[in-house]
Amino acid sequence: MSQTISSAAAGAAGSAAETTAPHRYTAALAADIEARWQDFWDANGTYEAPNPSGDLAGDAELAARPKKYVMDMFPYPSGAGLHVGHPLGYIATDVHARYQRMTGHNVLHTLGFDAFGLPAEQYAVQTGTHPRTSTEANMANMRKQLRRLGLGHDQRRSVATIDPEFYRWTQWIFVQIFNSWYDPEADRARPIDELVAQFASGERPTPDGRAWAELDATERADLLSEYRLAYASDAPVNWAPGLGTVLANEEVTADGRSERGNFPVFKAKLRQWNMRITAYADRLLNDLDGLDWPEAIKLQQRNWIGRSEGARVDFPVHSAAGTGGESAGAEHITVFTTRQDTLFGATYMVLAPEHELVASIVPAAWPEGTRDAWTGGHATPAEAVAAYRAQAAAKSDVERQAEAKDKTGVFTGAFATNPVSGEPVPVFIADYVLMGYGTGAIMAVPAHDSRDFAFARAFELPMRCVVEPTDGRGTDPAEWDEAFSSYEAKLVNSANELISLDGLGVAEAKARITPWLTERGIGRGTVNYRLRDWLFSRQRYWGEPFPIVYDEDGVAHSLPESMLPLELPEVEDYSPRTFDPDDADTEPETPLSRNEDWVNVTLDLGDGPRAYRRETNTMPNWAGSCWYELRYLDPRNDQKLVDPDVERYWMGPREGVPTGGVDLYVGGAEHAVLHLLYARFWSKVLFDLGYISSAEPFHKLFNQGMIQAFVYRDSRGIAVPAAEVEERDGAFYYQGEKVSRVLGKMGKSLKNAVTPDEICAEYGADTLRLYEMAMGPLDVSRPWDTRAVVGQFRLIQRLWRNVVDEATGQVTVVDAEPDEDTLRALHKAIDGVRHDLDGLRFNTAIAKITELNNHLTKSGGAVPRSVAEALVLMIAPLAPHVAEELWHLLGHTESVVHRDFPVADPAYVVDETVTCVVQIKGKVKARLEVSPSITQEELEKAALGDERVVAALAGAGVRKVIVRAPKLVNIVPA
Ligand code: ANZ
Repeated sequence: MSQTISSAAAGAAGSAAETTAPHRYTAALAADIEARWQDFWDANGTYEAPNPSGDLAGDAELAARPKKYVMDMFPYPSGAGLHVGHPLGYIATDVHARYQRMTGHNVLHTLGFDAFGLPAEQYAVQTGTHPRTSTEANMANMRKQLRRLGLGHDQRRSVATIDPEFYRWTQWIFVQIFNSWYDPEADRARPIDELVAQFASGERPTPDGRAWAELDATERADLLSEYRLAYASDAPVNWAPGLGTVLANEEVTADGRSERGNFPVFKAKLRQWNMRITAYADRLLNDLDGLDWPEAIKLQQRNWIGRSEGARVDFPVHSAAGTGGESAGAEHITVFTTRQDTLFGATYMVLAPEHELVASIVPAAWPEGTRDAWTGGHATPAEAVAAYRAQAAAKSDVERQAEAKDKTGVFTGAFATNPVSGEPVPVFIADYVLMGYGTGAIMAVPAHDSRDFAFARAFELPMRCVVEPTDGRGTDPAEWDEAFSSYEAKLVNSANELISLDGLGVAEAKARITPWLTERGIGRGTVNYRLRDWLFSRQRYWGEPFPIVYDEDGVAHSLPESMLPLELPEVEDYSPRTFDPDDADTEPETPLSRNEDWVNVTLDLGDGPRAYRRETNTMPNWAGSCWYELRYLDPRNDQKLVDPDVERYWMGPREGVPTGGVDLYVGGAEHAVLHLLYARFWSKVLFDLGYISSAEPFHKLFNQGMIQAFVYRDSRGIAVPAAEVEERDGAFYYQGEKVSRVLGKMGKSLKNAVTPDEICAEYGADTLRLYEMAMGPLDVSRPWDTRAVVGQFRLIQRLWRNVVDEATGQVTVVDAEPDEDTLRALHKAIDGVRHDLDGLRFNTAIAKITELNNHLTKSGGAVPRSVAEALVLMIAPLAPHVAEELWHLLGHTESVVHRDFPVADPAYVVDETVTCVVQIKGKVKARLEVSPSITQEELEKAALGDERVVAALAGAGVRKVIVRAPKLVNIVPA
């Protein structure tokens, strides 16, 4: 059997053509119905959600209803268009939103485009087509595809991040972030002017104690840069000369090359914009608790933020014994540890190779006590260190952290003193210690840390057991095969004249030693985060220009609101300049920098016309998605980002939701951290500055599964067109040759993409919608099967037949009372479907609707009007076009979209019961009312537990119980 659409359809839509019934629901009729109702909705603004005020205020009755804000993660307008996997989430939110409309809510649902990004830029580089031209064409195509699905979006609210009227506000938010600092005492962002006032009044001293007035402009700018929430700094970044651009860590492979193009990536210090997201680490962590998000996503955010409580401990550095003491440059090395309880077990130290102290502690010659294994075969410590540093620089952080690999490193020639044991500890450099985490220096406790253990074994370093093993291996690490790590065990070998940790548990020992270290000034408790500030600039064309100019002194100034938007200028060449891929000493040259007229400007920023140079980086394509949920609310406001009343109405705090946010946000789990963390961060800044009332953007998050598809490969492993594969006796053939089949992603490159357009043409959008929703629970991935789509088409056909005579087109319903059975079936369905649509369980909702519809089909005869209408209303969120049509045929003149969803009568919802007879030795002793679906076990338990039965047995044991659920239980006493 072939996989093609047309052959699958032949069994369904095709057979319709063979019959002569002129009013049958066929693909052609579906197309007609769907086009008509889509036009009707557009013409009537059916999905327009009124705001409580402002220029989108409309229908006052609707605006007075409780609101629901339902949102999708908006798409990038790809040139490939949509395949059937893309709209899964869009259909789901649409069904849910429609259900909310029918249960009395004012529902905001729309969809925009995240339209800056690399593919359009690369296409521009290759073809010379302006990225705007190709992006707009792609958006138009996707809009058409989405409209065909009958999605109930408020089109007035659709935005694209590339619209100057949109990015004007992206730039405006950047300016607000730039002009703010984080006040740890108030625990919120505040305007930078308030910090300047503190410096000016002397309330806050400057670092070198000079008066603010004495600092020149550059010094002031540099000082404020330490505080601003958006700041430029010479940060070490991933520079790929072969691509001409800086990359995010996520874009660098484990072996230090660019994911795109496989070019070498170097750590280079370049001036880049950063966002001080680290200031928000604790709030981003704590506010997760109140969010209705999947636990897995919350966990990923927690891990990404990576809060560790520990201590910083100072180890005094002393001159290398016996060499004349030339290494006295540094006074101490500060380590970060989460296991300060194991301090007595620290027998050596490690600095990251790049650590700035390294140079100052290296002595001229190897000191006494240096083992051969420590020197790497080099004649002097300086040589050894230089060689090792060069080796480490060539590796990525991921490589350096790889757990399994052999530990490498070299002795610096310096010793420090363990501050509690008083013993000298050699100081190494090794690449398993990273510069970017903690202090870039560790105390190594080889007995209790597996990486330190491996290193100590390789370098013949001493180990000291300070946590007593509970697995019987003894306390001599020389006899161990691995480190002993446990939080449940007790401390040993951990005492000096002043403090003893012996006998304490790990937590107690930490609680004891941290204040002890603090009192003596050799340590302090600290919290460390894995989260880094967010590298925010890109050397690209197709992104938002920074609203920043530099004066002659290189001081950055933000543009005033009146100069926004700062539009992207035209350029000749969209590509960043690339260099010899191996030449690390190059620097990026951005496309915008080549437009000298645009770059060099004279502006009056309040102190008369002066010459400035514009920032020529652009923002990363995360920027627009950090705040788009706010712009949907008030897309045409040209005075404000969003009107505060409008924002409060749609997103503000409410009962049970103290931090506010969108009611439902649906998208893929791949956005667990970056997008969702960045958006949360921007929300918090805007909240702190008083622009919005919601401290969180998305209150409830739901991750939809993926639509998978079979991938067929020939003997060379190359994907062949899935639509042309034939199945014979369980094997698969392409052009006569046997091919293999596995489940994978759907996409053009795997030659298995099915487009919604094809399915809509063969069956209609309502069938596609039903099929995608019926495939399985929304959060589970499911395989696409074109042949199965017809099942949902038949459901609509049967529904149609229950209302319309296929021969005459006449409505066949009757104004009669439904019978008892039908009433039960109806109200049970209503009750279940309500719960399911509310809880995003669309597949089970469809099962219940199907069951009711089948009940009507089986009953034969005309369907009572009240049942037919309820059924049409119930299916309306799922299959809105056919529902509108039937509703109209049933004599209603208004759209079904805002009609009330049916309400179940509880009297018909409760399960019927049956009477079960309980006999002892054949004599009836009790009658029980039980559910018809009761299990044998449940029934036996109920019978034996019944007090009449217990009394009749009078303590006699039971020899045998015969159960015939649900009607009979026969007990044979012992
Ligand atoms: C002594 C110790 C003993 C440690 C022990 C662990 C176990 P988390 O929890 O991920 O924050 N560390 C500190 N800075 C480091 C760096 N820059 N590069 C590599 N490793 C570093 O991990 C904190 C632990 O990781 C710290 O606690 C330190 O080793 C190591 F039985 O100190 B520990």
